Amino acid sequence: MAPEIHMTGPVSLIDNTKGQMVTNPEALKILSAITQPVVVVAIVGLYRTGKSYLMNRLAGKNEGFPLGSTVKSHTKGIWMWCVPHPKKPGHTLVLLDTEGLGDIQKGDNENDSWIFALAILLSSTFVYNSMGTINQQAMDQLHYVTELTDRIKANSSPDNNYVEDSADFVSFFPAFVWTLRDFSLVLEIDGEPITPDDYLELSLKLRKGTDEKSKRFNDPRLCIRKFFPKRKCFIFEQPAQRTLLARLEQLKEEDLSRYFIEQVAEFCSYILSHSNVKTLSGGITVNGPRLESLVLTYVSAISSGDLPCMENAVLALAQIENSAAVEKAVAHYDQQMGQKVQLPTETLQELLDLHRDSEREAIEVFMKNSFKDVDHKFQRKLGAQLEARRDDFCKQNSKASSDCCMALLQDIFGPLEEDVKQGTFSKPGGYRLFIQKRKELKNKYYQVPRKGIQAEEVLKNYLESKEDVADALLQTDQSLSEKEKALEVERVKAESAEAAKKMLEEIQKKNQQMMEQKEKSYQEHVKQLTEKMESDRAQLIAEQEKTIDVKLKEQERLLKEGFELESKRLQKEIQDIKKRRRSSCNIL
Ligand SMILES: Nc1nc2c(ncn2[C@@H]2O[C@H](COP(=O)(O)OP(=O)(O)OP(=O)(O)O)[C@@H](O)[C@H]2O)c(=O)[nH]1
Ligand SMILES: [Mg+2]
Repeated sequence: MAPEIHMTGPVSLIDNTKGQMVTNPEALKILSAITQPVVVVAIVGLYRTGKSYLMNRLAGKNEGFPLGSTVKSHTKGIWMWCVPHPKKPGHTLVLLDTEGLGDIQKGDNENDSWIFALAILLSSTFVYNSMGTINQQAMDQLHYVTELTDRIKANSSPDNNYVEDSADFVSFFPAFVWTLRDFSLVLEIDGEPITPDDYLELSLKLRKGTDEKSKRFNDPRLCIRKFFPKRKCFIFEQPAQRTLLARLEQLKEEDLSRYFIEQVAEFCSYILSHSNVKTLSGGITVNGPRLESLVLTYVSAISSGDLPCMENAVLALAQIENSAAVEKAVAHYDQQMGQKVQLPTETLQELLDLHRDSEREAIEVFMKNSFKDVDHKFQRKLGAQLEARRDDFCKQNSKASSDCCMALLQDIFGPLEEDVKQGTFSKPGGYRLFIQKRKELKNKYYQVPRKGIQAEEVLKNYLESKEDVADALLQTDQSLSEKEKALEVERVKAESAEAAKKMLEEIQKKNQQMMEQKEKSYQEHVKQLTEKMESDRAQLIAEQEKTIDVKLKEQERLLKEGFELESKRLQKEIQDIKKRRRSSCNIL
């Protein structure tokens, strides 16, 4: 078992018993600790139809989600049970058991619609559970599907029309599984056996006609076909004798119908091996914290009277994760620099090279951990932070160099200063001696390695500060004529002008290097951003290809069934997707 915190039992995820939808902090905490990708299976259906029982079987248990044995609806809101995925190591299976729909006593259609919409939004496999056969009543109960376009938004842009919007749904909708309980018909047509899937497809066939009755017949079927291109059906016979049904979970295997046991096993095996990891637009795989964020965003939208919007949920997620990606990238930079840089560096370029390597890696870390960075807001933040750190390193480097050089000067020139004080050079010929000695010491200073970038400046400042000492020695040296003294003053002046020029050149060179580094940083950001945008675009195209493919198949099927109008409508959706792709190509 993975080192994840897995719950021992189900907890309420979203509670609605107090008239408003609220998330349960305990459940959110559990989610926040699941770092593995999650496969989310949700079950929805009329109340009292054995949903909780079936979910317990998916968890491999007889008991878990509490069942009710009376006619009163039992499960409230949405319950969650996280277990290690029995067939996918490294994955967590999140089971969502929902409140039964259509309880007349409760009579709250609004609440039912939200439960239905949330189950769709949060799951990667959506199980619709109903009793008996697929008849018109069962279809009518699926009216929530036809309402989905009024309940969910794919994009946040206000100018989105519904057709376009619903065209986007498909890519991120869960796979659809219809479970039929207490199914008592023989699956046969004209004496030929058919599969439950054939039965489902037959039930989804449209009826010719434009009258109100045909519309009522066709609408839910069209919606299911449109929203859920991936469909599957399972039938279950009555699990046990009528008198035993009320305490099903306590029954022994031998008291259950053999077929029912087989059917449950087949269902569980299919769900566990075919349910995908929950994925969001942009190929973002959902883990516990991401699911937590989705729950929070959707529930908060619903409770504030807005429509839950898939794009907004992804953007909210991006805000959290991109912010963390910046921190992670900066931490990586700090760690790399901490490891590689030894201040002071011999040259500015040496420091800038180390900065550039660490910066490149930091941007890579950011790119790997970020997505949907609208207007490159977080990348800019990262850029600014890395720049500030670079400047800080430069400052520290200067200071370390200055400190080191000053200490070195003290060491090297200290004895000379002492000699001056002692009057060693205050004698005829002393000045020349002093200059000679100073020259030797300067050479000694130059020979010491790793003084850093301030070596020249610190030396120059030191010599300047001692110029009056040298001048006094010159002026008092009686071995020199006035003319010689005047010449020497000129020479010193020229020497210091030369040093100042050299200094200036060095500063200019440093500035130039800094400018070049800034340009290189910018180019690195652009390069990595372009690469990411290209791969994002490839991902988008792949997603769209999948959507188009699915729609094309459905369109062909409609045409074959003789529904030209519906087929044309789908054709238009396909064209719209292609059109939008072209316009998105232009932006890049
Ligand atoms: N007839 C029949 N009864 C079942 C089946 N599965 C479970 N039950 C029984 O039906 C009753 C309700 O089961 P639950 O699993 O609580 O049903 P539910 O759909 O979760 O109910 P709500 O939470 O109220 O919507 C329990 O007594 C179960 O033992 C089934 O396949 N057929
Ligand atoms: Mg239940």
